[in-house]
Amino acid sequence: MVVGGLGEVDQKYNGKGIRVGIVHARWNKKIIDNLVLGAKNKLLEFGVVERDIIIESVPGAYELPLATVGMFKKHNVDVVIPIGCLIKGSTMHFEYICDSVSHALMDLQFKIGKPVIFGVLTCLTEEQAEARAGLIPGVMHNHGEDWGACAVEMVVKFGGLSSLKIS
Ligand code: RBF
Repeated sequence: MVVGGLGEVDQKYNGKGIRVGIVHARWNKKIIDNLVLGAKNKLLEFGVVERDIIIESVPGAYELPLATVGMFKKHNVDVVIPIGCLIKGSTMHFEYICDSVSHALMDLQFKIGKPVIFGVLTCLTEEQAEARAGLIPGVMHNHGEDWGACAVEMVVKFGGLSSLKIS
């Protein structure tokens, strides 16, 4: 049974000419590697050229918001996919990092006027994360693919808003 997520991406867009930044955390590497691969493969499938996909890494998910700003500034990209995987432990770290990172990434979109994709898994167990990275066959697909498709769609539909002043 396949549950959750878009599964088959429901709409297709032409990503040729779009520059995409992927910045990923290094915590939970096996999961991250597959999410990044899924995002990259979907970008290529949608016509984004390999040299227009810029990939950098940071230590953990907490570093993703600032690194996302860095990707826009350093690499002149149209969209950033920050990718991280938070797995609940026995302390309150999980809650604080999930909360601050998700809010910071959302706020950035309004400050920068360019799309930031929410590529952060917030899981209660490692198994949940593996399933969402497509590492457990037949359970779920790789959510990184959805994030790649989402990045292209958001640039095609809502890219180039950065010069608008929103009061
Ligand atoms: N970073 C992640 O990307 N995923 C995690 O599951 C994660 N868990 C953490 C748990 C603890 C107790 C600590 C101290 C850090 C954790 N981090 C995790 C790292 C965090 O995002 C960040 O890189 C560091 O706190 C340095 O700012």
